[in-house]
Amino acid sequence: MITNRTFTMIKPDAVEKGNIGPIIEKITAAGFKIIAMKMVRLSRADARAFYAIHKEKSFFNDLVEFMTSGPIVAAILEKQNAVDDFRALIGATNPAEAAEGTIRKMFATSISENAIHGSDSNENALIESNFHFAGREVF
Ligand code: IDP
Ligand code: MG
Repeated sequence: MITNRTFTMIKPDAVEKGNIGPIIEKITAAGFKIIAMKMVRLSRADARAFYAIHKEKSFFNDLVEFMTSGPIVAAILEKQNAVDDFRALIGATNPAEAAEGTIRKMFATSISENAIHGSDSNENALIESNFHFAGREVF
């Protein structure tokens, strides 16, 4: 199991606000190396599949709507302890609860439009990286 990589998406709200650059700056300044990166617009099928774990949640349809509302930037990042360190860098799901200096505190609008995704485990980092970059020579 790879333990030094994680997967991220800069979400449509942050892309729309012109915050791709500042967010990438925060990520690289925190010591993450960008292994792969692309800007894409997710289809509804993509978003439903990516967030399938949340399909029973009340916010699922809104989440799919939001994640397909504009392009996202998907990336694979490398650093020792990548998954946990990246979750610390992005902060709590709800920006109102996110620590000062975290990406969500700085750039998120709300608990739904929260600027950035970060994998929650090594296993999911690999699944999510493959979802977006399978077949590419990035590994
Ligand atoms: P995470 O992104 O911090 O891991 P999850 O619980 O996995 O948070 O939720 C996935 C995404 O679904 C969140 O990042 C956010 O965009 C959205 N979301 C989570 N909880 C809520 C909610 O209570 N209302 C609306 N959207 C939510
Ligand atoms: Mg999650």
